[in-house]
Order: sequence, then structure tokens, then C-alpha cells
Amino acid sequence: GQVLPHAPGRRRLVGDLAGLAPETAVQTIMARNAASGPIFEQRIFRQKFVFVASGELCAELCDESRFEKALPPALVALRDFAGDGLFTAYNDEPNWQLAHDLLLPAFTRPAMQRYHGVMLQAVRELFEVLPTDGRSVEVAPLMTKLTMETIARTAFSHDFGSFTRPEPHPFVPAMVTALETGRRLGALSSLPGSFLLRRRLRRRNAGHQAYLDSMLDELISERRTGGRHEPDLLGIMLEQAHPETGERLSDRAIRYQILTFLVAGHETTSGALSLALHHLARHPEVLARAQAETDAVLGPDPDAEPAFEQVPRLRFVRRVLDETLRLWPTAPGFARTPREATTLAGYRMRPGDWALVLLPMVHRDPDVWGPDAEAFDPDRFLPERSRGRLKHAYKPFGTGERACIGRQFALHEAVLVLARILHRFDLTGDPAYQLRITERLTLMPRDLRLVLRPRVPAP
Ligand code: MNH
Repeated sequence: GQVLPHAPGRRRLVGDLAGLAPETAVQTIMARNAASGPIFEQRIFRQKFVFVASGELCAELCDESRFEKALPPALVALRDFAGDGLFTAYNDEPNWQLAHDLLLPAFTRPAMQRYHGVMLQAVRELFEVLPTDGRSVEVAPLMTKLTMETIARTAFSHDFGSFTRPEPHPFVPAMVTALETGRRLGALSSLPGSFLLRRRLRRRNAGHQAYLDSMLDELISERRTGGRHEPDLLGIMLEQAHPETGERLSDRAIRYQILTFLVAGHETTSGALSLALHHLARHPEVLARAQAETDAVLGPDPDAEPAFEQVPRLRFVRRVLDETLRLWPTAPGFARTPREATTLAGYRMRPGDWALVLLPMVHRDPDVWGPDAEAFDPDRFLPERSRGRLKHAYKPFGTGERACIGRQFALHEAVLVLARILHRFDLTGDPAYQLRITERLTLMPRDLRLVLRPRVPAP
């Protein structure tokens, strides 16, 4: 087949595997291929990965008339866990359309108004556990507790008690292990002769998976028979039939969706919040502007909570978030496959082939963002500076029909949480800290510690 540009150092058997640690794979591929151009390949054993790194090719792949979502090996492996749930369903699986149509109303404005209170409550619980004596806190685990509680309570009215228990709820480590197993299986899928290894991994994970399944199945059957009505995602899936076809999701399909929402709905938002706090601590002038905005919208009382309608008025906080997701989009990529045979930058693609949009590279393309593309500057997202910029070159939530269904949810939650934190606290980090990113399915700052000090009220 055709060979695309790739970084030097390829070996005959393992391809470009050498030096690719799983927890930094995206960053290593970025660094190695800084000079490979807008499209390049990496080979791991026999599996070829095609990456797109420019805004222009990203925009081309986002053309829904020519391309659609593909499931790369990492997502295929996740199907052990989340089956044909929204995120891991193939485009033509009937449960995708059914679940999409049933759940879309759960992400409209009136539904979001119901979640607003849940989000505020999670922040209150966070504030209860934050030290106020100048000790530093590790940011990412706290943000993960917060987003986990929010999604569990909105998706199925379940309280994991993350902020009150000494140990995490057993569901959480079981989920982490199941996901990690999925990732390892995905990584091994192209390794010849790894069958036994994969079987051993599956077997070791079986207990965790069984625990997750039984807990959710119990919850689902309790809700079915108990007559309790909740306006959460679970309630919608249990009680509603498709308005046109009358179809319903089976209990197993509902379990897949709940697992999907728990996974898709918390790590990405948690990483975004943590990274935003890092940038704010690094850029005191940006922090001051964001705080001034929260003061203007919320007033002087540090306990003031935003009303639902006030959240979209926090425009600068939103731009901080947009810029955070530009530099480190916490879901670092998505895959696209052609609907019919075509070419991409001269590279021939047939249905079944796929290319990965490598978002952290696409989002730093100097042809789109200018020579200072690496710099943190929220004002890039001012309307007057966005005009004329290439469309479809900023895609932190994916694209088209299979784009993120939780986008509004995530943005509302993240702006609300950031605003509450900034309104109440000053942030300081260790000046010697170098941002390091850990990769799982998502990106997360590693060992990020900040001191949150209550702000001194203006005289
Ligand atoms: Mn989310 C799909 C990014 C928050 C639920 N999400 C996607 C995709 C990206 C993405 C990218 C497309 C993946 C692909 O094409 O293969 N999501 C994010 C980011 C955040 C986020 C960066 C936070 C920041 N996502 C959320 C939240 C929820 C959620 C919050 C749930 C409440 N996301 C989903 C679901 C899908 C998805 C469900 C799959 C949608 C579909 O294919 O129908």
C-alpha cells in the first residue's frame, strides 16, 4: 500500500512502537511527527494508524457528505464494556438511532435547567472538603470526584458519596479497571500471538465487569418494579418509547448507555476543569479578568450561586474554557472513514479505512491560529477575532451526527464550576511545576497541585 510520511526510526517488526508509552502516546506521536506534515502514519506491528494534523484536512474529514465516524481499535475494545452504547455504536446499529432520539430531549435547555441544581450541589460538597489554611491540593482527583457525582446524579439519581466517604465507592475503581483492561486489549489487538495474553486480561477483569453489571442491572430492575419516577436519563430510557417507531431500549442496552454516560460524562470535563485551573494559575492577568467577570455577574457575596440564566453571561470564563480545550482537548481525537472511495491529500481511502484527527496538533495549526498558536490566549475566541477563521478546524466535541451529545451539559457544568471557584478563591501554583499530561482515554494534568486561598473582599 501507500506509505505516508512518518517519523524516522521505524523498525521492521514493531514499526513505530519503540518508545511509545501508553500514558504519553499522543504526546510522543505529536513530538516525533512535528515535521511530518499535515498527514502522516504510525505503524504498530501490522496495524497502520493514519493521523491528520492540519486544520484544513480536519475540515475535509468533517465533511459529512464524504466521511463518517469510524471506530478505531481503542473504541472497538471499549465495546466489551459499553457494547452498542451511544459512544461505541457503529453508525448503522439500530440502538444508536433509538438511543440518540430518546436521549436528545435530555440535553435540551429545559432539561439542563434541572441539572443546574445538581451541579451547584456538587460544588458545595467540593467546597466542604477544600482546605482553607494554605495547604495545596491535588486538583485532578478533586475535579474527577465532582464531575463523577454530577453525572451519576443526573444520569441515574445515584449518589456515590465521593466527597464524604474515606474511600471511593467500589463502583469507581471497578470502572477504572474495566476501562484500563479495554485499553490494554485495544493496544494488544495488533500484536501477533497475543491471544493468550488477551484472554488472561479479560479473565482478570471479569470480576470487576460482573460487579458493574450486577449493580446497574439491580438498579434498573428496582426502578422498573419500584414505581419511582425520576426525570433522569435512566427514567427517560425506561419510560419512553420512540415517538415514531414505538421501539424501546432493552435493559441490557440501558445498562450500556448508563456505563457510557458515566465514562464519557466525567473524565473529559474533569480534565478540562483541571487544565483550565492550571492555565489560570499561570496567567494572573487572565485570572484577574475572570474573577472580575464573576464579581460583575454574581456580586460581592462569595457564597453567591449563579442562576441558570447567569451561566451563559460568564463569557470570559467560557473563553478560558474554549482556549483550554484548544491547547489540550481532553478527548484528543476522533476517527473518520470515507463513505465511498476517495482521496485525502492524495492518499487513497476506501470505506473501512480510517484516519484519526489528532486534535492537539490540528488546534495548534499556525495556518489557522497564527504564529502564536502555542500561547494561551482566551481572547482568540472573541467573536471579532473568530470571524473568517477556517470553520471545522476547532473540534473538541467531535463532529456531525456523532458529535458529543453532552456538549452543552459539559460547558454549562464547567463554566459554572470555574466561576464558583474563581469567585471565591485566588489560585497559586508551584512556579517550578511543568505541565505534564497523563493519557488514558482522555488527557489529565499529572501531579498538578494548587493552593486555593479565599479572596480578600474588596474594601
Ligand atoms: Mn462527549 C462523544 C468530547 C463531555 C457524552 N464527546 C464525544 C466525542 C467527543 C467528545 C470528541 C466524539 C467522539 C467520536 O467521534 O468518536 N465530551 C467531549 C469533551 C467533553 C465531553 C471534550 C467535556 C469537556 N460527553 C461529555 C459529557 C457527556 C458526554 C458531559 C454526557 C453527559 N460524548 C458523550 C456521548 C458521546 C460523546 C454519549 C457519543 C455521541 C454519539 O456518538 O452519539
